[in-house]
Amino acid sequence: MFKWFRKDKGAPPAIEAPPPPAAMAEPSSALPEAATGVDAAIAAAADSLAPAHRPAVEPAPMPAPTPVVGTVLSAIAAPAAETERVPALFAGEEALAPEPPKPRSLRERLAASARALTASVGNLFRRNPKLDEDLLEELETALIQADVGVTASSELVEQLRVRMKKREFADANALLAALRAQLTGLVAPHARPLRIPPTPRPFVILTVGVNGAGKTTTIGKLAMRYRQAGLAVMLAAGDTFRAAAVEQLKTWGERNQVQVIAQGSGADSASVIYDALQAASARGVDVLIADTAGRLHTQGHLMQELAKVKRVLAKIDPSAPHETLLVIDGGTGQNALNQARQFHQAVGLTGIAVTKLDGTAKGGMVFALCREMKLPIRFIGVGEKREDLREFVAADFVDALLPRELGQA
Ligand SMILES: Nc1nc2c(ncn2[C@@H]2O[C@H](COP(=O)(O)OP(=O)(O)OP(=O)(O)O)[C@@H](O)[C@H]2O)c(=O)[nH]1
Ligand SMILES: [Mg+2]
Repeated sequence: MFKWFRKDKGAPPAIEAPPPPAAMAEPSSALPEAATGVDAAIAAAADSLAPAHRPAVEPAPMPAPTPVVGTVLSAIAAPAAETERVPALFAGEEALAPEPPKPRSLRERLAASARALTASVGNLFRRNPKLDEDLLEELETALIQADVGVTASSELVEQLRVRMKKREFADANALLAALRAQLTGLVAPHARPLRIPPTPRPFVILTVGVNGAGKTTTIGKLAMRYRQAGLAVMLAAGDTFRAAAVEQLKTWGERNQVQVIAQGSGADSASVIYDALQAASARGVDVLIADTAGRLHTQGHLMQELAKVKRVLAKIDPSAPHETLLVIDGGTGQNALNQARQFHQAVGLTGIAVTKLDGTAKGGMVFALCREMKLPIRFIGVGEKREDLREFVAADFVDALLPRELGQA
């Protein structure tokens, strides 16, 4: 169903990288000898580190990145067609991955999520039910149970009710097809992948979200995605609340061979991210992705800290951050809406990534989020590995949760 790889290759990046300033925060990745440009500068910085500062975990051997910036930049600058199913950011993935990931359809990856809606709606339609009020009520219950949300479910079913009364549906299958189309219509305008435009540089992505949502993991996955697109990526360890958070981000940095800017735990998050943006600007980095804490002493503290991070970034680049990405656990259910509202109020979100949709999450909250927040859904996380991040494609998502053949079994 999915085609994830893009084979185009373009001209090498023409980015000049000045030597890193002496006072720069500690980089943590070692890169292959063949690296050039920005990578060479980063490699030099990494080489200058004393062994004691080197990461404990050896990075997996990886070939030099494929120089594809020219082609990919023009490709990613183009607006994504709503129906597009081929993400343009996976150039050369097969060269970087230790072994080629087994292609699995979204429906397979979302198996557990899909079960909730598929099972309840499937049971309804398998009996080839009569088109009546009972069917609509059972359908509404099934949607609510799958976390689609009370308001969204009622609206969806009300639209079906109107059409049913007009005798638009010949049978239950026709009604199911209409529901699928409505669900797709609900999410399609919000399926807008995050593709890095040619300017500004560095493009700054600030990730926010409650603890355990999957921020750091998503950053690791994004780092691989953009690096494989030929972009120079840097990570900022802005979660200074937990000591382990910095190590976790560094491990992702090593895996993807991207530099991580960090200070000791307990440092000021805004100052780490500020330093990182300065370093990224000085080194000609294309994409800076900042991690943040998911929990502080109180929620108020967290929101204040995030607002401060935004303020200090704007001192260097008034347009930064260019993406404020809410990472949200797909299993959060209806509380997802509260989370999204609070973060949006505090920091002004520009996109959402929904994680753990491979797990027991029901997936329906994505519809509720779209309806309520009207923010772009950038990505979905469908596993813990770095290749388990997908661009959100409306038709595929609905197809995975509510297969076309459901009523025909
Ligand atoms: N199955 C699955 N697990 C995921 C996914 N994304 C993240 N995880 C797991 O969720 C757990 C929490 O992820 P983190 O990335 O540490 O979450 P975080 O938001 O950074 O958490 P804090 O740093 O505590 O704020 C980890 O065990 C991840 O491996 C996903 O898409 N699917
Ligand atoms: Mg984290």
